[in-house]
Amino acid sequence: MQKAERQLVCADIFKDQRVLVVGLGKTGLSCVKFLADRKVEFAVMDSRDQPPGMYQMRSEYSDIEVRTGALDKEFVTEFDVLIVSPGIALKEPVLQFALKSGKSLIGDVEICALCTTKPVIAITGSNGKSTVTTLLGEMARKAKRETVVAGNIGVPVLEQINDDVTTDLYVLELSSFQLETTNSLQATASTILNISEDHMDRYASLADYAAAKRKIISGQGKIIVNLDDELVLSLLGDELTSRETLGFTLKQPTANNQFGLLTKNDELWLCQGEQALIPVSALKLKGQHNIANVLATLALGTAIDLPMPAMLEAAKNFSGLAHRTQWVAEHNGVQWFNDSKATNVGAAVAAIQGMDSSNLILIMGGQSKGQDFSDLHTILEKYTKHVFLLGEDAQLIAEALGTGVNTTIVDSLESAVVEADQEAKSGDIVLLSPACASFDMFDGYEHRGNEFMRLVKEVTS
Ligand code: UMA
Ligand code: ADP
Repeated sequence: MQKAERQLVCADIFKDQRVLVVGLGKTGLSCVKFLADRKVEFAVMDSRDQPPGMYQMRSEYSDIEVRTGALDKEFVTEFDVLIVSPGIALKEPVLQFALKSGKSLIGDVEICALCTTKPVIAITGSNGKSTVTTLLGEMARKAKRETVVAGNIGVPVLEQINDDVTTDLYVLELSSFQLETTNSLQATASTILNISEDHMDRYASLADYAAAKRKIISGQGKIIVNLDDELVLSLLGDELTSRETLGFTLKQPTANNQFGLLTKNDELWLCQGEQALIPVSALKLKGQHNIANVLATLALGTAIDLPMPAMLEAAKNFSGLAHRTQWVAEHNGVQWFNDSKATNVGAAVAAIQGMDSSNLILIMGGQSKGQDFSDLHTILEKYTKHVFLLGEDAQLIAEALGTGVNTTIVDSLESAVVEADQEAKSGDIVLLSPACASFDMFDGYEHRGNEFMRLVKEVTS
């Protein structure tokens, strides 16, 4: 179909409303395109002097007004609706002012929820979101469903919405930031994979962060429940009984709507209820956390009636995403792994335990985002020989870990890799699992992971 002939989904969503796009990153740009395609009158504002989307804005939408360098209170008064990017906290004074002045503040996911006519599967959690989202997308495609995978995973939802007519299913990874500005989501199935501390620089408390995540279960769709996570269970509360649920656990299931593990012929198998599905050894993904991820994905797929053979085929073929406990090299009997995506303590703990070795040399640190690192003490004492700490909060982390953990503060990732190489003996594992954001030293977790892999190749070749 020619673009000009295409019937745009939600063609008149902002009829007679003055719209301001707040933020000009990936999300902001996708909103700009969405609005421009629908001939909506709008402007753009970003607090950064040079937002990432500026070049494209100038070259493709030169007639649209863009204010940069600050969030302008006076300017806001000219609009009815603000589409707020996830990277901007609603507690920003200018946004609080807009809310108090009766403006409507929404996010791109809210627009998608209002516009789509197709089933949405919504996935959140502190960790495992991208793994589960990607794997569910693979399963659905294996089952021949025309599937859009989008959201916090790196593809703004509005980039995909124009193909709504041909789409069978949306699989959306949603962050707490995106959920804050989403009120109309009615996912067919949703899950909060787990909850542990993250983004504590943006939320007043863990409860505040969890409350944002809870918005994913709004509506009446099925809920996929992590039966092993006390925080998730208490957060779901009455919904556990009033809504249709499927569960996942690393224990043996006690009901048919639960996915878990059982032992058959001395081997551990993934199962549904009492029904063994595939042996754990058939999966390419490694680590307990990844088994939980696969079980959660099977539960999500079952909730939307994906055929089990297609799901198991996809699960067996899935070797995981880059920067998530990704094997990098073996040199002189030392294995090197890149887990740069571990941007919080919970993720690093999962990766460390997943390695199942007490000969770990760990590289961690960066921006700590207000997390408490003292809980890491016991696990690092148990599993690590040495911990190299880098980045803005290296000293703070060293102090939180206290004595008993062998730590060295280094001034660069390069020093960490070189010193880890000197320290490592045959049989050891060197793991980059930072438990921190990367923006103090890198452009993002991918940049950090790629640098790590480049440096590892240098010292091991
Ligand atoms: N910013 C400003 N001023 C502004 C607007 C943004 O300083 O006016 C800053 C923010 O504080 C943030 C950065 O710019 O540090 C990017 O913010 P953004 O909202 O423009 O981000 P996008 O480029 O639109 O990317 C966002 C998500 N980023 C965030 O939530 C910070 C991406 O998730 C997501 O893939 C993308 O939308 C598409 O949906 C990234 C992320 O780090 C991977 N997410 C967090 C996480 O996973 O922990 C939640
Ligand atoms: P997210 O998208 O939520 O950041 P990813 O699937 O990208 O999650 O995984 C990021 C990191 O989180 C991994 O590198 C691993 O260290 C950790 N992780 C993955 N799945 C889980 C899980 N189910 N529980 C705890 N940690 C996990």
